[in-house]
Amino acid sequence: MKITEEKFIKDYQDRMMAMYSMAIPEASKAQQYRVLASVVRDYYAKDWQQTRTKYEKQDRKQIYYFSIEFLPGRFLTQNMLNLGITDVVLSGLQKLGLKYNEIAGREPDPGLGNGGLGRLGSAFLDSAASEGVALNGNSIRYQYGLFKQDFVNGYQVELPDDWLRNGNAWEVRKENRACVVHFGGNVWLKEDSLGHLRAVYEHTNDVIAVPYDIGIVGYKNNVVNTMRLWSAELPFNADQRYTLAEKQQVNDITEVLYPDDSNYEGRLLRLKQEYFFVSAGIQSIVRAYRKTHRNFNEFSQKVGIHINDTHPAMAVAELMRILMDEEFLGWDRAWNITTQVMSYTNHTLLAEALETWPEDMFAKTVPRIYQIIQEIDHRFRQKMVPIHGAELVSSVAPIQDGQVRMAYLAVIGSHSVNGVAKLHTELLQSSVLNGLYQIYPEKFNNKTNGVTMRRWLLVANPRLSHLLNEAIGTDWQRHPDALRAFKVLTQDKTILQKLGDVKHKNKRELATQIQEQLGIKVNTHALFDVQIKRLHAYKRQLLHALYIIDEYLQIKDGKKLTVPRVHIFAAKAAPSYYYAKEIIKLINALADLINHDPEVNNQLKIVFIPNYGVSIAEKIIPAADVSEQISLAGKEASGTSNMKLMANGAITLATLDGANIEIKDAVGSDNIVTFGMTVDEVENFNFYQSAQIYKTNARIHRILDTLVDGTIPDITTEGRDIFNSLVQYNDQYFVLADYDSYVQAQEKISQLYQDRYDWYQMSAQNIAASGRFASDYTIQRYAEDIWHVKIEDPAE
Ligand code: CBF
Repeated sequence: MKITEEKFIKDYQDRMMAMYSMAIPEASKAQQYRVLASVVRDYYAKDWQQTRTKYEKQDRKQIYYFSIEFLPGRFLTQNMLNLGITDVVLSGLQKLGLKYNEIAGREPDPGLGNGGLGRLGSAFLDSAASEGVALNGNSIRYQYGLFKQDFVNGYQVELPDDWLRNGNAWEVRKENRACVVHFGGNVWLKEDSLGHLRAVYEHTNDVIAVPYDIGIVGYKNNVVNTMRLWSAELPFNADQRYTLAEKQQVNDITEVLYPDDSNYEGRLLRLKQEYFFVSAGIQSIVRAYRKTHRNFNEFSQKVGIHINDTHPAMAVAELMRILMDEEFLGWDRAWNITTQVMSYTNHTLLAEALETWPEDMFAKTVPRIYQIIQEIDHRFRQKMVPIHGAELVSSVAPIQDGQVRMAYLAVIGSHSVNGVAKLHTELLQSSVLNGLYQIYPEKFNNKTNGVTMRRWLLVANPRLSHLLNEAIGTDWQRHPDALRAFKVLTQDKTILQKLGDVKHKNKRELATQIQEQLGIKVNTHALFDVQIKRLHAYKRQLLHALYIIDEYLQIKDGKKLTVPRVHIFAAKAAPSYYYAKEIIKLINALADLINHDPEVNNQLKIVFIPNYGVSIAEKIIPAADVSEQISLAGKEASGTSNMKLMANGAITLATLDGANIEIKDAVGSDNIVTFGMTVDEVENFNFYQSAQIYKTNARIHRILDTLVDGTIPDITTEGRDIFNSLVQYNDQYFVLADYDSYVQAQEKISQLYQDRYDWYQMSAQNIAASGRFASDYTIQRYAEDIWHVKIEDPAE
């Protein structure tokens, strides 16, 4: 459909009248946003329907990406871009006397995800639609996101993230596609009159799963895929039969993302959430397949189910349940189909990689799934013990020592298992999943993560995008590898000058926002040193904070920093993660001290921007000079902010961890600054004594003392706890061990930043080398190697 400016203006006026019976100037900004979203949605409605019918007609293999979280960011600007209507809408709005930025700013960030896991899922949906891959998201429609972060007296405060308060303009409720999910009760198998074994359920708690679909618009290719989110509701006409407490229990299932799991109730709720979206998703997949197929002979050629991290691992048992109990396939056939359909990605080597459930909780909550996993466990042992021995097999069996172990279930039930960066995959094979790697080496493969260049350049950084278009043409927008062409321009002074101007304008824009929001004035000629990611001890925001104390002490000693710096943080800590919250308090206390000290604050500033999410990242990333990727080697599976920052011309300051290693290979060691122990060194570092470092290293001694001697006001408890974690409890994440090498790396950064010509050359090299980290390519690799689907040209 051709959208002209006149058409858009008329559509907008008409829609305003239809929705609100108002003239445009009378409407609030929020109403103006909802009208705009509704008009834009109309522009892809037909493509959405036609994509579905086309897939059906072609009997295309459908892939379903099951993920406990997605982190899409705002849809409006991205959808307009992908539909190719940005210019028309902007000029149309201008004619109507409206300011796009004010309207777009009213869209809430969807509270459907938290970190890299969810963002990767959303990047994949975007790239798949743009590449013409039939990939569908499957998750939960959380009423509330993780939480809205605020700081009170420097402490993290968690406020409800009521993102659905004014509705969600992009979703379509499909109650006609609802299904029933059974929890609890008793279940047994009974032969029916045809001789089929049927599962008989008794006293179950039934919940209705209602899908809400959101269209995922491909980049200028008329493809619109679907992200399906499930909401828990009471069974129809059930009002009288349920007590208020029971109703609340049903609502709780989809109330909030990642409920606190530090107690039994919270864990139970997470288990229910996981089964809820898995069961609803698989029921709807089988139903869709059944519409056009009489039997299951082709199921594995027509359906792929991707288990994103272990949360959806019950998909293995749920598909078995449906195939056996509802479609009456025998165990062997059902198992064959299931393992061909399922694939699994592991996203972390930390303890949470090995999600487990106490057997009794599991058996009570999802009894039929428990029975099926028992049988999987039994057959796995029976087959593998004679080959691999009892010890190895029990170490990786799905049920052991009273626990149901989801990662092992996911590996055993899938045909493909992948890590998310080369190093991570190697470590999975050699450590966390080593037992299963010995048994099934052929299942393991690597798929390094990627990011969508369209969001992180075209949407987030229009200035840089414009420069790239001017310098190398627009091919990179569809084929990000074409960014390579920028490499030959890294010697071109005019281009570098322009690149510097772009960065400086972006920094000015961020500085204005910081001033308005936080009342902190920052020098835009200072180096913007950025660390934005979840707050976790292994990511070592603390290492960065110690370096800031170091800089502070130097200035107090009368020294001048080589270059003035603005240290920018944004990070949420999980509500029950006490230590992470203490680090937030430390950084905020430092900010308070430094930003208010006139002796220091012309050289050094700290800004901790609250409530980190996609929209905030879109403002920070284009303005970053340095990208801090300083996790302890071997702990960060991949990282993706490293890729976004690189594409925006930031220089990476990194340990050799996760995808940093591949970034180094791509950009060359002259264009990245690395430091710290390697994985091997960490593994062989047997006699670490952090207290010794504290005793003997005068610089570190002095820095650590500021945590406990009152130099930093108002951190008595936090300072002591952090000090103890580093000195007394032997510094689990080797912060002190890497400290000197980090300082050297930071000094190198300062030196490099002094010569802006060289700096922007490095910056340009990073941009030019970033194309290979586009999720478009990652999705192509998943499509070909894991899901076995051809990339179709959407025009055909
Ligand atoms: O693979 C995507 C990202 O996932 C995490 O955020 C996760 O939640 N496990 C990892 O921490 C990241 O390293 C990884 O990039």
